[in-house]
Amino acid sequence: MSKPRVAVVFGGRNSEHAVSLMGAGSVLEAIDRTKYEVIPIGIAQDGRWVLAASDQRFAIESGELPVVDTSGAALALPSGSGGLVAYDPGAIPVELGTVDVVFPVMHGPFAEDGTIQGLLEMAGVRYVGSGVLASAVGMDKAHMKTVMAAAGLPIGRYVVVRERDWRLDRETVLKEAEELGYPVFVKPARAGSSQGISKADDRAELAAAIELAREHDPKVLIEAAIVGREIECAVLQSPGDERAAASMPGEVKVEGGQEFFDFAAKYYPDQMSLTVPADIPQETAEELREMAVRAFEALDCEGLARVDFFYTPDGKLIFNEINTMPGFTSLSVAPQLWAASGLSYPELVERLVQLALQRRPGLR
Ligand code: G1L
Repeated sequence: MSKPRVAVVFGGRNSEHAVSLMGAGSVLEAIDRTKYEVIPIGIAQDGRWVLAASDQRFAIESGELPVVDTSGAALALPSGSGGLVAYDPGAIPVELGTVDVVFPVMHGPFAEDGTIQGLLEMAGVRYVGSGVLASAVGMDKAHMKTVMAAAGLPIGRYVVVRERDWRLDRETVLKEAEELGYPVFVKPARAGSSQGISKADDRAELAAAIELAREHDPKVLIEAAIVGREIECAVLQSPGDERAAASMPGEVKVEGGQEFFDFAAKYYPDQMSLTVPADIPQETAEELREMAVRAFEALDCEGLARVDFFYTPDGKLIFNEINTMPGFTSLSVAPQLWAASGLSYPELVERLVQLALQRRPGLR
């Protein structure tokens, strides 16, 4: 019997290419090669698809479906059973055979936002992690809040600023935002990794913060500041019919007294500390885990997600955000939370691949 073929797809055309490479490195190291045939596929900064093992440029090609051109590399959808064909552009196509599951380890636009998931759906290829809707809604902080509020999760006060609002009536936008009270945090609605986020203490800073966020996304979110500790929980889909499981909650702190997690704090682990289990009352921990699973289910997540909360000084939990593709090196928060909960990194990777293999492509 031949081994299932797992394609680890990483890289991508965005500023967080390097973050993805680190995650892919961890996955490629942890995945059990006695059980799976592993095919590393890199997407270069310029959009070309590269077979990492041989450093051969290639694309995925289909018999029937239309070709999607990602600047230079032809990327087309395999027909039928999801056979992939790789080729060196201009050379003779190299048959790669059938990939049984894709493990996407990619950041930002085209990755976390449901785009690659949609491509894989169309191709009829199974993949690890959340599907199109959960990925897309999870990426958009405005829609994410709508879903979580509807699911009964406590969320902070916020205002959404759309392109038109800002162009046509800045004054009203600023007034509405000021009703949140200063300071406020201003974020692009759909950018990953804390880019374009800033804090504003007055009207001049607010306008500047909106302009900054708009460089990343025409849709901007303004949030009331919440005083509280940051407690995070990882949720993992269970095999079979059981409910998804929540890890032990952990507390994250930024070293050096920064006010929020900027890009550096998130990706240089020495700038962030994680305490697992978080030093919070037992019943608060139980409530938080229950809320984390509820968030996972509200969004129809699959595989793994990290759910972040604030724990306020008066003992309230407030949902902050859910991440369908959280940091995923062995030292990242979600894997660390699972390790502390008794599931090692290689076990986590194995569980995720198994969940994907058991999934029915198409309707889910
Ligand atoms: F396993 C999942 F859920 F599919 C999964 C996939 C990818 C979880 C987390 C990630 N993370 C990333 O791809 C990364 C861009 C954060 C790099 Cl590690």
